[in-house]
Formats: sequence, structure tokens, C-alpha cells
Amino acid sequence: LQQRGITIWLTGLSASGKSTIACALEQHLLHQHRFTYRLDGDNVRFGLNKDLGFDEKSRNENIRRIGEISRLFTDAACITLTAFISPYRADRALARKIHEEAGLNFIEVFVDAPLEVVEQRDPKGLYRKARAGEIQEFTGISAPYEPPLNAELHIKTADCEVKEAVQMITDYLLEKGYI
Ligand code: GGZ
Repeated sequence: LQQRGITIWLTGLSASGKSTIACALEQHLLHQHRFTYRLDGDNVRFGLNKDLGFDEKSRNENIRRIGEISRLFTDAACITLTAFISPYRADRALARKIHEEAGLNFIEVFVDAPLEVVEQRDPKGLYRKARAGEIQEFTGISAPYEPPLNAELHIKTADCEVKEAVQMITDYLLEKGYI
């Protein structure tokens, strides 16, 4: 393999566009015959992390484990895409540290959409349920989201297409020599 690994860590509210961007980016990289893997709720929260819920401690542990798993993929020279809310700055900082201590590349991408916008999208009706009190500790409603202060990239999905978001990330990776 020619390529070096890197973890591309997407963070943002539910329905902000993390998974959509990660999927499109994955497709884009696969078309270029690059080794890539996407970690998201569907392949992590239903398997490795199925013992975890959404209280603060569980989210801490969820992100810690994902940080360790992404380190392994990236150590294997993979372009590793993670799409988790990861609401706590300290947890994201730990994921970064896990990579940096192993000499591995890591960038954080803030997938940013205002609460009004994600509540309007509400593709799974979760915000409505959270407002109605049917879901506890829902990020943005009854649980915190700490926006990144120094993310490598900041994508505002309310005014950009998925294609543009993918372009922003790949431009950054090329410019920095990561790919
Ligand atoms: C936030 C929740 C919650 C609560 C279930 N709070 O839009 P989705 O459905 O598909 O993505 C959300 C997903 C969040 O899981 P993460 O592993 O990314 O969260 S974290 O990084 O904070 O550990 C949402 C669904 O799970 N979901 N209950 N209370 N999101």
C-alpha cells in the first residue's frame, strides 16, 4: 500500500449530515481505489458498543472505544471515517491523543447545522420525541453538545451540498499531503 492512514473524525448533532458526508466521502475514495472504512452507529453501536446507552459515561466510553478502533484501522494504513455525535470536547481530545501518541494522522471535522435546522429535518422523528420527553438526554435538547474550538475543518451543512462537503475534505487532505 502506498497510502498512509488517517482518521477523519466527524462531529456534530444528530441529522447534521455526518453519515451522509461520510458515505459520500467513502464512495469518492473507493472510486479512487483507496483503502477506506467508515465507522458509524450502525456498525459500532449495534455490535462492539451495544452495551452502551446515551448517558454521559456511556458516551465517554463509546467515543473512547471508537478512538481506539479508529487508531487500529489508521495504523493499518486505512482512511478511517468516523461519524458519531461525540458531543464532549474532552472525548474528542482523547481520540486525537490516542492517535497522536501512536504517531498517526487525525483530523476533526465539525459538521455544523443549527439546532433549528436539524430539528426541521428530523428524519427519524427523534427531535420531536425528545421535545415530547419520550427520549431522555437527547443531544441538543436535553443533553449538551460542545462545539469544536479548533477543528481542522468546519462545514456548515445548511448552506452547502454534500458534494461540496466532500470536496472541502478531499481538498484539505490533498493540500496537507495526507492523500
Ligand atoms: C443523541 C441519540 C439518542 C440520544 C438515540 N442522544 O440521528 P441518529 O439517531 O441516527 O444518530 C443518533 C445516534 C447517536 O449515537 P452516537 O454514538 O453518535 O452518539 S454519541 O457520540 O453521543 O455517543 C440518534 C441516536 O443515536 N440516538 N438516542 N439520547 N442521539
